[in-house]
Amino acid sequence: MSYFIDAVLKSDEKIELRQFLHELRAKDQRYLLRNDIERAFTEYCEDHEKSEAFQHVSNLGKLIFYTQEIIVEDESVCAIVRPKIAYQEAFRIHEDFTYDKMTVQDLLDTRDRFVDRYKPQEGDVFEIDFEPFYDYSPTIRDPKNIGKGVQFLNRYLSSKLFQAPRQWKETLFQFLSLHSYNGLKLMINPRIGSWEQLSDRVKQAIGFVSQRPENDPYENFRFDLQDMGFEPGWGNTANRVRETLEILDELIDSPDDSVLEGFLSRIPMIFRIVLVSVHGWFGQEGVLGRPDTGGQVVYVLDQARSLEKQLQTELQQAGLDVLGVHPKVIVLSRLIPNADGTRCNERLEKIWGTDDAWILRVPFRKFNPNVTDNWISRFEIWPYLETYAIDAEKELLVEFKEKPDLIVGNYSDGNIVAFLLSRRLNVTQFNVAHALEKSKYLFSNLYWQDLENQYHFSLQFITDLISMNAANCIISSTYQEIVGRTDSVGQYESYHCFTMPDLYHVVTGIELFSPKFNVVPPGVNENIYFPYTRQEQRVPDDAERLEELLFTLDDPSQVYGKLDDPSKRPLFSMARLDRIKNLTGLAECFGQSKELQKHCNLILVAGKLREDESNDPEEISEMRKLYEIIDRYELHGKFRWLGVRLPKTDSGEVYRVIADRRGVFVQPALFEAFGLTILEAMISGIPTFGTQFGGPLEIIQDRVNGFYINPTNLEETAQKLIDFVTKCEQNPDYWLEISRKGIDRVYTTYTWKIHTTRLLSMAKTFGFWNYSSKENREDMMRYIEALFYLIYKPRAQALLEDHMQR
Ligand code: UDP
Ligand code: LCN
Repeated sequence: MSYFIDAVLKSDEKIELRQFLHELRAKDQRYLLRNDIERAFTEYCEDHEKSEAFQHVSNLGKLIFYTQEIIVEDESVCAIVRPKIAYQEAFRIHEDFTYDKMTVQDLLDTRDRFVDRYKPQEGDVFEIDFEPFYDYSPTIRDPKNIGKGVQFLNRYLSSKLFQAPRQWKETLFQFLSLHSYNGLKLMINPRIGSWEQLSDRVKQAIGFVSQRPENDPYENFRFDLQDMGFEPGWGNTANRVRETLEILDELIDSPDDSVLEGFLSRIPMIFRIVLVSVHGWFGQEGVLGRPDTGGQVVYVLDQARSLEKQLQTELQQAGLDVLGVHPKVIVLSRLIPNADGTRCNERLEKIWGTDDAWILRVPFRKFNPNVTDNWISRFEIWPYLETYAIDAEKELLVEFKEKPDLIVGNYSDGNIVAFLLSRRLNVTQFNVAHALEKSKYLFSNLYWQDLENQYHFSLQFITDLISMNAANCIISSTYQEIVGRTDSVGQYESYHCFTMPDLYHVVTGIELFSPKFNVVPPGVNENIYFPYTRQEQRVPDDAERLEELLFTLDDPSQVYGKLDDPSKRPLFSMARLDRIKNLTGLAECFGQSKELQKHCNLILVAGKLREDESNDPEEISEMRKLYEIIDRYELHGKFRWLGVRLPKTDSGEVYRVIADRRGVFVQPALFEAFGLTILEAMISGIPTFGTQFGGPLEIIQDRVNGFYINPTNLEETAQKLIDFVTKCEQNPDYWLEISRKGIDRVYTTYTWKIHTTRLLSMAKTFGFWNYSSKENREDMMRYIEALFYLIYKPRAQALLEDHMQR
């Protein structure tokens, strides 16, 4: 990138750069992020009547495009440039237009100086650097392949098999000898004493099973195989056993990545899974829309069901179901004694539609019951998690009788509990972030001290660093969650290098090129969310009842607002009343556009209607804003706000009723990590307008199966909606076309079946990798423990002391 800086500074364009920086200096803003930089440069180009070409393709235009941050200092300007994905450099441009490349330390000091927290006279600040610990593991080279970690790892492992065959075959042999289920030995027994012997026996066993009828059940020849050294787990029929043995035979003779993946995915090594989801109200009914309770609960419950089903299929194909081997999935959540009408005070709850999947709720220790008997905001949960993990371990062992085979954490709190449990139990740890708060709240690290009272980011960010580095595998829903796009930084990428002034500097927070990163998007529950056209699956009475609720029911306890003309096309949205969800922004956009109001009504499903029903400050403030907007823009007659918590089946039918009316779904979040409502709306057949900030960018293909909106640009958003609805009025087939393409998009790309098949296959590869490279991780794990005990724990203790006073 110094190329562009050089090109600008060595040409006449430096005059424009000087002018531009001069004008920036004249403004108040001293720290500009990408949006601000883009806006300022567009203004500059307009004011100076610069051509389109200058704005976009001149060297200066390109330099500006790649610049993520500008810090204006007294005698210089610091520019942080990101010329390619997952890579950034910082430059200090001096008044005489010479420049220096800045070191990471210099950059972090500069940021500290900006907030007046640079105190070199008091000594250096603590630096966190994970880079040396990643030397042990292979890394991906091409940023395009970030997020395809398991494919890479399989390639790497199979090449090891080629390069050092004896050692790796020995490792695989030892690994195969490990497996058992409740004392039942699986795969191979001590009759096979070495790798060489295994190789011979595999060929012998292939010969044996090939003689048998293809569908001959495993039980008929179990003991013959046992004599040869093979225990259950190879297959349920002669054919399946032969196939698995042949894959192993190929792996011995000519290993490649797909053979290795195929073989590992057939080894039955996962029977018991824990999904950790601690915060919020974790339940199966009456919880969605409450504070901290949204997509994560939906995701985890659907995933639990789907994992059980997939494991059942795999164990059946491995021939183990008939031997009494069956999977068990436990969602580990928090027991809340004052459960406010939910079932969150029940220790154990069966997950509907499963044979052996449960929600296990473990309470926080009592400490101050005024706090711990109640819901606790996800921003305040930190003091309770270590003791929670200790208690949860005991409860899990009671339920499973053995230790689990895989622990998947969810969100920062669930991930740190997953780390603590995995460390104690020596089990593979997977993480799912759902949303990393650092990206949601701009400058949340730089101004952490000002935000600490409400958000406690000092705890959350160290938690994230600990658990993302400790995890064997990180499941992300999109590629951009990891490393963003050419013009935006990814959520994980934002942890690569940052400052927490006065607390620590992160020099390298995470290795983005590590194979631990894997993109595995979630799906939707297809029994609940399905296209509006499937009349045979729909219940007419439900549709009628919900139609009334959405458009006409006059019940102030549930609905605010009456429609003058309920037949107008509905613009629909559903979300928690969080500031980031920005339903108020959508209301404002609708309020400002008389034209949009001519064509449409706005209908929102958003948790609650009355302040006295809430104890969440953000929710209360959003309610106030919504009422104020309705009054300010005189939206009475055009607007309905449903303050209801819909049962899951109703929420599916609500989307379909909106689709029956040829409605439009709008997701206006200021930032949306993924956005399950987008999948739900699309699969139901509603043309969907999704925020361009976050995951929806990857779900929707703009103008093909949905549309992007910039929710901070109200006028443009309203215009996009007007253009769409007028086009549909002129040509109703257009609505049908987008609707159909949205449905296709979800069915081809976002299903739980795809998700869990990949997740289990990955769990096996990472299980094997974890086993074969364990000793190499120990140094990093010790460093991580040091961060936990020296930073996390004292801060959590201080927060606990605060809670004790409440
Ligand atoms: N949801 C709901 N009622 C509400 C708000 C949300 O049932 O009042 C559901 C919605 O259908 C979706 C989930 O909660 O399944 C929200 O997930 P999403 O990923 O869109 O956002 P999150 O709330 O996780 O940020
Ligand atoms: C949390 C979020 O904020 C959403 O964007 C996701 O869709 C949800 O979790 C499920 O991962």
